[in-house]
Amino acid sequence: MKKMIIIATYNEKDNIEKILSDVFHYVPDTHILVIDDNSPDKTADIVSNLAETKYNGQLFLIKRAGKLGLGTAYVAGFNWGLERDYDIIGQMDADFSHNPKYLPQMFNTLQTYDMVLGSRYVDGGGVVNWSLKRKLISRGGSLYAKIILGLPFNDLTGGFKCFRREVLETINVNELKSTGYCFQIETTYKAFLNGFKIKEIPIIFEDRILGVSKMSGSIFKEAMLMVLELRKNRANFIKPKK
Ligand SMILES: Nc1nc2c(ncn2[C@@H]2O[C@H](COP(=O)(O)OP(=O)(O)OP(=O)(O)O)[C@@H](O)[C@H]2O)c(=O)[nH]1
Ligand SMILES: [Mg+2]
Repeated sequence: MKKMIIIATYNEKDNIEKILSDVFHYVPDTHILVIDDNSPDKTADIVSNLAETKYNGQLFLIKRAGKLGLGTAYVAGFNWGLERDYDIIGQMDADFSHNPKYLPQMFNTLQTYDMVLGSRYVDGGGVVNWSLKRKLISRGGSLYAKIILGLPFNDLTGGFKCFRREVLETINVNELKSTGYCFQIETTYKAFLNGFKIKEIPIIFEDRILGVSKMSGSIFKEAMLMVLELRKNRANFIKPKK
């Protein structure tokens, strides 16, 4: 099984080297693709150096012209992985909110499931270092999407997930409409509608210590409306069986 993990970065110079090293520590047989949007702090230079030296043949970099958003970064990464015959494609943040120690379990889960969600809102999962406001927004957002879309999962906005390639092929990643928070809801919804087996496993999510946040209120508003849009177009997302 060929495995890869996509890590999107924007100004992660303080985190990138250690997160790469930790991922390779826990899952040495994986490849990592970093998608950097020309970070002003030169994150990409650190990655390209490591890709040529320490992690030659294991680490890859796509450097885009400017900040094009996390959603399109993942789409670029999914396409890159599908073109290169990876069987398993994962995604995670660079800022240690997604602890790489969960990766072995996530990959194992894909022996019996098609997709795995790192979940803050199942037994054993949780969040540390978040303000009450941020907790409420996140839990409320997931609950809202769960109810509107009829999904049997508790954490729909998390970005720590792994897919078997068939899922990404079926949902057609080039047709994804959302950016920001709803991007995560959309991939899970489309996978679910197409009958893929999805498992939530508990993770403890830790807020970033180094670097700065890039999230904004407009993303949240977009997500609320986009969930309704997804529900309305539901029938179009079910693909004919191959
Ligand atoms: N390539 C790329 N990566 C991005 C972009 N925006 C965010 N990222 C990366 O995506 C991951 C998640 O972004 P974060 O800023 O941590 O978002 P968050 O976790 O919701 O917010 P904080 O942790 O509070 O900052 C991190 O690895 C970021 O560096 C972008 O426009 N392009
Ligand atoms: Mg973060």
